[in-house]
Amino acid sequence: MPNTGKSTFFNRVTGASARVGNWPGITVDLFASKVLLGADMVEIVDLPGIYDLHGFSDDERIVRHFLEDAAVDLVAVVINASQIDRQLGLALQLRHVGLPTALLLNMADEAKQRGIRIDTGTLALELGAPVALLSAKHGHGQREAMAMLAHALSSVPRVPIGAVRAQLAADDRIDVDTAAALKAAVDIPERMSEQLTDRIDRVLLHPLLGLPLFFLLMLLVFEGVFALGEPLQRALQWVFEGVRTAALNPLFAYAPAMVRGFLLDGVWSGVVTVAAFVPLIILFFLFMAVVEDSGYLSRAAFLTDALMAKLGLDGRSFVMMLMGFGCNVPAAMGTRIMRSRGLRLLTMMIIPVSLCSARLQVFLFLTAAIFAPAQAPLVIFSLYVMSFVAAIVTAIVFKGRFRSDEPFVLELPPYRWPTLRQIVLRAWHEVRHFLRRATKFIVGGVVLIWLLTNLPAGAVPGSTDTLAGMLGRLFQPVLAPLGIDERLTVALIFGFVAKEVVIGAFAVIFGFEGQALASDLAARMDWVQAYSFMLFTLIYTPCLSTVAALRAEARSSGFALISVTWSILLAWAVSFAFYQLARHFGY
Ligand SMILES: Nc1nc2c(ncn2[C@@H]2O[C@H](COP(=O)(O)OP(=O)(O)OP(=O)(O)O)[C@@H](O)[C@H]2O)c(=O)[nH]1
Ligand SMILES: [Mg+2]
Repeated sequence: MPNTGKSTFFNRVTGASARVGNWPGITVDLFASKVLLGADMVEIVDLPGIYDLHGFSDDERIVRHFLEDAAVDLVAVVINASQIDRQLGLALQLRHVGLPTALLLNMADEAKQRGIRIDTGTLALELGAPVALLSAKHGHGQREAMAMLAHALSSVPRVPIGAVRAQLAADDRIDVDTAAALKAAVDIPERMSEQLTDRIDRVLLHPLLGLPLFFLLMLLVFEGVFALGEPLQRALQWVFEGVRTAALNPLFAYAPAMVRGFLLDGVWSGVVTVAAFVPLIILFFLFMAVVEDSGYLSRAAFLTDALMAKLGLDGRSFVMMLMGFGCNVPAAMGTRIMRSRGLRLLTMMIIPVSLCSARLQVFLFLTAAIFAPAQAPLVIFSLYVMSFVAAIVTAIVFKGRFRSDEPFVLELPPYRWPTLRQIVLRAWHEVRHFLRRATKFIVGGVVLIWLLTNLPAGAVPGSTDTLAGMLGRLFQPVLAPLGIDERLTVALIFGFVAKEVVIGAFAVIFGFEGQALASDLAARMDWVQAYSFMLFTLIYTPCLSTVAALRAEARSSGFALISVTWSILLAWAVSFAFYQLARHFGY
């Protein structure tokens, strides 16, 4: 079942870092990892959660195909022990189709809190499958669960490929059997005690206060990120500058000017200017991890569901947008939990305008350079609001084209304290993401930009005679009305590949890094130009990876093309309107 702690368990036993969150539908793809279990090397696969075997959404299909085609030796069915009465049926369903199963009753801690008592021995007899009770998040009962799995694995008969498919239909006895097993082995208190969750929800889901509280909370997150992150970022910049003056400059003092320029002003400047923002990004995601893992994200879906329905979307689309704050690619993949194709496509239309961490870097940099410190969190917040506005406009424009009539019942998970372990895993996830993108795009991007801004030989680096200058001039007729000059144009062109490249590109194009770059930019552009540039960066195509993900998920190149064209047009229109109006009113 979704949100039962499969990935948490998987991470614990394999040491992997599959994404975990308090929201059904976090995992949408297969993750595999090998571990030693007893005396055997086994491959464990983390699957997306499903409600039943006959579902029609893409992730349910993935699970069904996997079970049919992969000849698994054992299916470890993870269910939430505190909801055993509603979830046991799925375990029986799997058992009835002839799959070798073992049952992991996770969230033993929550079940205990609610006074639910489960006799695992009796339950195992009733089900005809081994049962273990555990709490994957806290690691309780994990050793026993692994021993149980090892034992089950050595004693079950192997299932030949194809045997499952034939039997998928036969499940009429399941309700009867579930009731019998529950009666024999499980004791659920008649009236659950007054839950803390209900009490918190009475405030946070208040019909009038709910949404304002949500925005207030997000604003607090930004204030917090800035308050803690700015000093960190400055410290890191200071270290990078120190390394350069103390070590790199002397080291390359006698190297040919071209080599020195390439390595120091190209690669080094570009990469460290971007890297200085990593602490801020990590902080942002630590805060978001708390919001997400606490269960508040599902409440956000609930609060916005009515508004989203008017736009032809639902609460899940909103959550996918929030996930897009991290990276648009997994958000696009996350739409697999939706059954209706229309709804999926419409959600995928709005995801690319969601303000991802790479854009956040650009905004943090420009905001710090151009605006006063007190204004910075507000400017960033306004860009998040603009991200939603762009999504709403997009949905209104496309909702006639992509229709959905899928009914949607939202399940609110209980609030949970995030554990340190999960927060650290999440931070590590972000750092790894950055490093991967850095090696893939940033280094390549800054090298290419350095070449463009220094060739042809003889041209003054960074001047309008270079290749970059010519490229910038080519687009001037379109971008000048937005207040975007030739040099910024080059950064935007590279930003099409990946937004991580943009500030690295600034460093190379303007020939400064860190603080010096910020002051140089402040002298070159006013706030209207900077904001117009940020609006364009926010709305136009996020990166090539997102385009590829959209194409793959929609299984349509036409769709990807529409998305790219639309986002560029919208970006242009919004920046144009802003820039011209601001200038008109004398700013
Ligand atoms: N209280 C408690 N919470 C847990 C336990 N195990 C996992 N969780 C929490 O349950 C939530 C869901 O965990 P995941 O591991 O993402 O669940 P999943 O089954 O992989 O979910 P999907 O991938 O969406 O199907 C997270 O907030 C976890 O922190 C547990 O033993 N006790
Ligand atoms: Mg998962």
